Amino acid sequence: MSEKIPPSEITPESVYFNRRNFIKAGVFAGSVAATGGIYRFFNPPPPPEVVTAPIESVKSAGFSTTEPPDSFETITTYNNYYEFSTSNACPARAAEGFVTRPWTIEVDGMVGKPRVFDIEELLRFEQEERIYRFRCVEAWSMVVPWTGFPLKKLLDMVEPLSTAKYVAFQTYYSGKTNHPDAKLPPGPNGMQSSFAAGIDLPYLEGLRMDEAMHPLTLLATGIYGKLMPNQNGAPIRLVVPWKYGFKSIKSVVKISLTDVQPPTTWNLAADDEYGFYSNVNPNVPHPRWSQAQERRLRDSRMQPTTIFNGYADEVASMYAGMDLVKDF
Ligand SMILES: Nc1nc2c(c(=O)[nH]1)N[C@H]1C(S)=C(S)[C@@H](COP(=O)(O)O)O[C@H]1N2
Ligand SMILES: [Mo]
Repeated sequence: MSEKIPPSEITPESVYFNRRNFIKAGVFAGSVAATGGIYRFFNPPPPPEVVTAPIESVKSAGFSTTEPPDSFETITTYNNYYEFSTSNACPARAAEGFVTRPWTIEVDGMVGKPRVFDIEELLRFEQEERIYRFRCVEAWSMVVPWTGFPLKKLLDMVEPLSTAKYVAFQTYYSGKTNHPDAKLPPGPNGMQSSFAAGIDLPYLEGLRMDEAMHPLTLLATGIYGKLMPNQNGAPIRLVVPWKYGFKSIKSVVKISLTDVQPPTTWNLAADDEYGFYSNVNPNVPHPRWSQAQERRLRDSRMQPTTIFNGYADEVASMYAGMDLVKDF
């Protein structure tokens, strides 16, 4: 499906940031009087290189859909990222100043070898392209060419104990969590208060162990072979293509293995509307709207929603014997 993308075509994030600072700096460049200042402005010292590994067209290419992906513009301008904004149009701007270096993911809990992974190490893992359908619980959908690696790869490295039954995930958070703080300006990185977001933060998610180890479950580090844009969950986010989009937690900083079902943000917010499993299911309506159809972002066409978002052949067996209406 995917061709090998040469590393040269992958924008190092440092370059990207520099370009942005360059544009920002341009606004007041006229007031920079000193020649030396202008020289340094146009000839900044070379940034440290941060480049993702070349994307292999791998064994797992069979997991990619043949449906055409949505444009980079669509994928990066219509988002859900409540830490920055509750409006779909806003995260692209609101997350502009989000600083994602340095970055680590701490993996702990019921594992033999708990450890902290640095993002630079994760970016050196072999990166694959996976073109997945993506279905939000709000009934819009798109097709995204993610790049990343199976979550299983990271979990295997920490050696899960046989007693571990679930995996809990946590997003980075630097906003103000208490209601009395709601009137304060956004916290570092522009994240808004939990009160303004209307959900408890930091954002939490969880998967059952078999779901987490499933070959479709991805830790994504990019889109279209470019490092993950801030609004899409830089520098690394989960992608679980057969579940509603809110399970695909962004900007992950902590992963814990546990033997109890972990709390999840949207389930805590409204447990009658958002279950732990949240598998895409046209037969189980949201209490306030039908899930039988979805609106494709690319052309606003309505189309039928498919069970497990079209990934039933790969994942349905994990739910054999379960009542998917009760365990929604
Ligand atoms: N931390 C965090 N992760 C999140 C969200 C969020 O608000 N915060 N929104 C979720 C929802 S509802 C969806 S549909 C997807 C949207 O991903 P996208 O913006 O890359 O399309 O991210 C999910 N992950
Ligand atoms: Mo969503």
